[in-house]
Amino acid sequence: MADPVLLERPAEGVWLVRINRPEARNALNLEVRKLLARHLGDLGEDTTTRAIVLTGNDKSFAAGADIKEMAEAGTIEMLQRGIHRLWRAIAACPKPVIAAVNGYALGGGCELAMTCDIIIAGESAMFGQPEVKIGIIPGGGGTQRLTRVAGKFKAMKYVLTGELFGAREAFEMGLVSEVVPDAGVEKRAVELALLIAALPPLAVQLAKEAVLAGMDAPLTSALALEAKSLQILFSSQDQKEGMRAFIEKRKPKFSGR
Ligand code: DAK
Repeated sequence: MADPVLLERPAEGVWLVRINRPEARNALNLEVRKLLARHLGDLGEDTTTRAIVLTGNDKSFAAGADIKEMAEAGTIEMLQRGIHRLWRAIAACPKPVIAAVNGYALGGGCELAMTCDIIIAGESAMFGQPEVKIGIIPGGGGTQRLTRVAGKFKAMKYVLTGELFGAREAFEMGLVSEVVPDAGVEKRAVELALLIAALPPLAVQLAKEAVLAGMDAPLTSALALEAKSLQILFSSQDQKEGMRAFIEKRKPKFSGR
């Protein structure tokens, strides 16, 4: 059996994490979740990794949690599986993570995409939170992240009906960063990852932190966090190098320090 999560290195500083269960439309079983948490944890700590692309295949990014694996589970078993902890480990990755979505991103798959920082979607990609149709509700952040992105009334429509929506609508809602032709999704995601990989990593890391932590905080606290993060960067060599290179009209050489 092929590895259910593959690691590829499309360019220096960029890793691509591929969910690989095509026979199950990339449904997220426990093994896939553990591997995703482990890979994103390891890449998050690796100083040579500058950006990560998370993807599936042309038919499916991920069709949600593996229904066959949880259909007969009880409350205590669901609790003991610790899925929330695995989910948090994925969301905690300090490196920029770009979701490259083709095909279905449903239920836990849509939630997985929403834990990423940038979402590139193919024009025929389909998103949705269809959990209500099988007697549950979203459990990986769908009721919260979709609401924060799309607002109460769009989120309610999709969470309460389980209806799917396409990439264009997802883009209009603000759920997707860019819609591109299906065949160009991975290429575009790697292109963006490369753009980020060439930038000073400390600035990238603090920018990500400021956006995410700020989203959960009152505006005054978020603005204070942003100001402190900016001030911290004035201790970095890359800030000096970036600004001097601009003034001297040359290309900067960033060291990551
Ligand atoms: N789970 C298991 N198997 C799945 C699957 C899934 N989510 N989605 C597809 N498959 C399997 C099908 O059973 C089928 O297997 P075989 O019959 O060949 O053995 C194979 O993949 C191909 O599927 P289809 O024949 O259905 O393929 P189609 O192209 O016709 O349709 C589809 C693709 C993605 C539209 C359809 O398969 C579908 O509707 N899938 C289910 C989508 C869904 O309901 N997703 C939500 C799942 S619930 C939690 C956090 C999060 C969650 C749970 C807990 N905690 C923190 C505790 C998340 C819950 C969910 O995501």
